[in-house]
Amino acid sequence: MGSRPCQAAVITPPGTAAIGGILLCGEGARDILQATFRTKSPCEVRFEPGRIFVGQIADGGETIDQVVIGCEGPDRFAIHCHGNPLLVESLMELFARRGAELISADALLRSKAVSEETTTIVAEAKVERLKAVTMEGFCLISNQIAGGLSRWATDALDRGDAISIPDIQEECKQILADSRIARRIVSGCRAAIVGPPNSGKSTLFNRLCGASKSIVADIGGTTRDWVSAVWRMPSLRVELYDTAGLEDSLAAADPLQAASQQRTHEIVRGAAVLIAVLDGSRPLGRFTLQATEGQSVILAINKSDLPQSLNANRLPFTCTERINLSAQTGKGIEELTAALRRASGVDGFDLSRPVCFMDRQIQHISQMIGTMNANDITQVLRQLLSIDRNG
Ligand SMILES: Nc1nc2c(ncn2[C@@H]2O[C@H](COP(=O)(O)OP(=O)(O)OP(=O)(O)O)[C@@H](O)[C@H]2O)c(=O)[nH]1
Ligand SMILES: [Mg+2]
Repeated sequence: MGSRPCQAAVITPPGTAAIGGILLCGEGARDILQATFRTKSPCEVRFEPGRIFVGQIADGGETIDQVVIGCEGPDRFAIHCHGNPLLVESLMELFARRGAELISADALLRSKAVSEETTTIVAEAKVERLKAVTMEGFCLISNQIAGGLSRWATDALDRGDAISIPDIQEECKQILADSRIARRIVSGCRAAIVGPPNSGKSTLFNRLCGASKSIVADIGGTTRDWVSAVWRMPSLRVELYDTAGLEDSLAAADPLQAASQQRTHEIVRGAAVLIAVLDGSRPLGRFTLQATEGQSVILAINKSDLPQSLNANRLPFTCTERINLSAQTGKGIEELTAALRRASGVDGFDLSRPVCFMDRQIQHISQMIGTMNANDITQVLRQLLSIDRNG
């Protein structure tokens, strides 16, 4: 620990906030603070682990900011200053001039975890869980520390000679499938609202995000550029997109419409789930939808408050789920939420299952599916668990 270089990282998100946080650690961190930090007391500050200090950090005679310093270890300090990014920047610049290497919070936490933990998966989990966008995502990654992927890999290694290659490979395939769902729970998923013009996409979008972000009008082609917002539900943070209505005749008549529809196609390609909104009160025109592999399509037949004349049994695309709703009255929105949870796979997902939450882990698991040699599998299992202190 003592030979770790002195490093500093900003641990609070970019932008203005009430508090800014800097982690300063490694050999020399204490000397930097000893030279720059002053309290009101005339006595010299004695940085002892577990103690908190209030005072000022100065560059020469010039005070930069009033700070609170938590001494977390012999060479490890959490410095809390005011949140103006200029102050945070000035402190970082001062630390750099006094010999600290400036690195990202991610890199600092990772190197700390690697130096303290016994397996890579544990070190990775302790860093990655901080980035989870849902509480369930945080739990899912935490569960990989004592159980989940760590336990699966350890148990597989313990099987030693009794290791069955087909069994291990089946388990690896299941882990990869579960990891795709885990990624959505941890990092969120994208859903695009698509459909013909005037079907009620923007009305639905506004209702789901709880704000009047998109313009609604009874004129086909109202939405030109896509609009996005966050839609939260248990286990899922959905990045929701409202898009321009897709209709060839509109695109042919107007270059702006053609450009809007081009953007819709781009958004459609990047979404995990498509919510296809059709107007249930009218026959379907020439609208069609092409989902790519792995994309789920939820058919939302809108305007259920009006007399229905859409023949939903003869549609030119297939869907995973189908619901009736009225974006205007809100009827059917709960069903849509449930359908989205099912379509994204997060509904009822067991958070203690072994899953990968890093590309490195996915590579190792994929490697095992591709080999028929028990020694190679053992080797890869060791790599999956072992610490690479240079990595
Ligand atoms: N009766 C009824 N009208 C609705 C419903 N949803 C939307 N509308 C109306 O349908 C019209 C079009 O709604 P929008 O949300 O702008 O439709 P859109 O699909 O975004 O239209 P474009 O952006 O032009 O593609 C508006 O007059 C809405 O008030 C609904 O559930 N019931
Ligand atoms: Mg619209």
